[in-house]
Amino acid sequence: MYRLLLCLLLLTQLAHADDGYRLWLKYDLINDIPRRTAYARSAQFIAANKPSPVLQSAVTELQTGLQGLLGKAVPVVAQSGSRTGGIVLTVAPSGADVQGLNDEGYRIVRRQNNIVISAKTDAGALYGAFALLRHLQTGQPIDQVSLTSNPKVKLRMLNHWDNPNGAIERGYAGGTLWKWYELPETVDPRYRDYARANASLGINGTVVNNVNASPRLLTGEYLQKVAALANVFRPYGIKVYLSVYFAAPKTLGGLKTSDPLDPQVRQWWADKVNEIHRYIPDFGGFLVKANSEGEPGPQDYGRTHADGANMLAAAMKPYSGLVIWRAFVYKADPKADRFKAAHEEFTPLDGQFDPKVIVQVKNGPIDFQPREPFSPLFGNMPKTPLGIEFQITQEYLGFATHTVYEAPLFKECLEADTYVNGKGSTVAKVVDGSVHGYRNAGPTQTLMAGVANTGSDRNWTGNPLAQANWYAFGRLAWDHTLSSDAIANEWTRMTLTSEPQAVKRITNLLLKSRDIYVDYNTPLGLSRPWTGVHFAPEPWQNNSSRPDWTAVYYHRADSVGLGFDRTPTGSNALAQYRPEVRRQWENPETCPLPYLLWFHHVPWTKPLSSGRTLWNELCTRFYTGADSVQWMRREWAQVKSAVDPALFADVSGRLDTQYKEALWWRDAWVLYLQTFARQPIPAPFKKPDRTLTDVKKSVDIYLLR
Ligand code: GCV
Repeated sequence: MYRLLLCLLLLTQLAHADDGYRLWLKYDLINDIPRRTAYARSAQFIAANKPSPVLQSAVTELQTGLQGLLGKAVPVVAQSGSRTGGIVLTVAPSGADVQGLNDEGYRIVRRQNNIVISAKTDAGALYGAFALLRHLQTGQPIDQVSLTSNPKVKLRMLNHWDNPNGAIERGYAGGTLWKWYELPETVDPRYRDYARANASLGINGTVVNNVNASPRLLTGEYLQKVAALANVFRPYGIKVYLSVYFAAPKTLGGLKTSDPLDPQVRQWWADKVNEIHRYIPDFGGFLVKANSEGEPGPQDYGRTHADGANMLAAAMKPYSGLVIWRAFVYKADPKADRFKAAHEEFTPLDGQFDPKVIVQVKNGPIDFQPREPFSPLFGNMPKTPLGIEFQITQEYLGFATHTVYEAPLFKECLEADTYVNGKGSTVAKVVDGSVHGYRNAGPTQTLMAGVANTGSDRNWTGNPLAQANWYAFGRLAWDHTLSSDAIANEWTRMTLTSEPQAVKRITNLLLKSRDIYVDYNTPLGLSRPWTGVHFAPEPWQNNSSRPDWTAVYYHRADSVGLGFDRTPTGSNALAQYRPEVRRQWENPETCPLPYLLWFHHVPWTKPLSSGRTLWNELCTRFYTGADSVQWMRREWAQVKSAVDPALFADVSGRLDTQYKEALWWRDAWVLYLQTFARQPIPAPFKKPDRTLTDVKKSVDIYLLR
């Protein structure tokens, strides 16, 4: 008997061994018996008032979730009738239950001893079902449950930079999830789990291929594969979008040109859009990277971005699909400031885009740096719906090795005030349409996109803690007012542990991780979009086909000081911001320290508001940043007994590597900058054990193919 019990215990543990695959949708049995009993009393059946694929997903998810949490099967009935003590899903376009809800919102209330999830659409009901499960997973009381939530942004989307050959550009968690060579005949069950995870956050769109797009995706062969994915995603309220190669009419269609004003080219796209819709009737639309980093675009024919986007919009006219046109552009002009490029190219086009076009703008003006000021495009194109693009994958944030929780980075941008319509015109309010009321420009289309950090690794994101970034992006795309703290806490409880001390520690570690990273990597407004790999420290790099692909272009270290002068004495990029923002940032005394070197060339000996000179402050940040990784390791060690052993070991190993690499970054920067500053490392910090030559050698080796 005793042996049998032991075996059963072991089996239960094995069944729940945490390889990270289940993400935050774990639905483990609730051990707290009074709570489990209370939940079970309220979940004796699930009733749904109409059959539809999306509603069926809601029901199936509730069944799966409740079975796991309560340890028993919950029956599904078509009508609740006079029964009470169950969960009732109701979808109705109007009525008291759905008052104040938008199309995808939900309301959960307790009525006549039932828990009623109401929504105007099936998708709303699906999001409500996930919200209820989240409520239970995080241990909230069920008796007086009352939740109402509306998404603030209409299009909440992942962008996959996945190539047809299976590799992911800037992907650090294995290869692509899409098994192109097996599709459409073989449909990996994982696609459904991907859709479930996204739907649980409210993500309702996915661009399945890289913005550096292969024309292959537009062939009939590949459209069938994409259609197979769309079929899996549809019952989860997720639409499929494609990145397109602007020169496809030439490459695929055999035309002489891809000029957007050429009638044959326009016809080619119209035909292609028709063909796509034969495979995918609810196709979401196109995402386009044009005339950027060597990609073809309308400027190749003397046309504008608006000409290019509007041509695709015209092709899309008979359908509901959209054209999402990226504003990530910069030219190889040695005299130009890359910071200014997108604003310079796009603001003159404001008002010229078709209502079907959304312009997608990266959060910062350069390229997903560990810390960037918000892009000055936000607020400055009042007649054009602007979507925001964040990067979830950690291109500049230490790949999948370094633990960097990104919600504070996303929030910092979303909460930044553009002042475009007076105080309080935050980036979030520009993006959610409330500042400019994008309705005037056409259909209300508001967009938040995140470059995905998923891959074929069993745990989806490589670093198990990086799942929190996918989660945080989705939650903020739904509701940008949620706090980083609340999201981290919620994710930890759903994913790692419910032990209160451990939850507190992990949440705190996550919250501090981004500032720690910035301190040892790019403190005080340094940036590092140099070299191809975006991982190794190489601040000395000064040799490339174009100046803005060198390190020295960005930091501008010299014998006087450090930083890029973007005031009127320099590139004057600050003129692209509203006076309220400009005034604060233009003055080195009032410019916040985190942005200082983005805008000023600061003398090494200048005392900063911290009381230290620039050089001493830099050293302090580099050293304390690296030391703080030791703190992260200690904190993580404290949660050992509260988390799964394999996951614990995995994260521990990554933190060890992170510490090693934080020292690498610190030493590279400090030793290199010291050759300009010509000052000693201030006490109490000790000079690095290695020399600059040693570091350079190690970087050269790292960069060897
Ligand atoms: C998909 C950066 C990245 C590129 C990426 C590009 C973009 O330059 O390094 O890999 O290309 O941004 O966003 O288009």
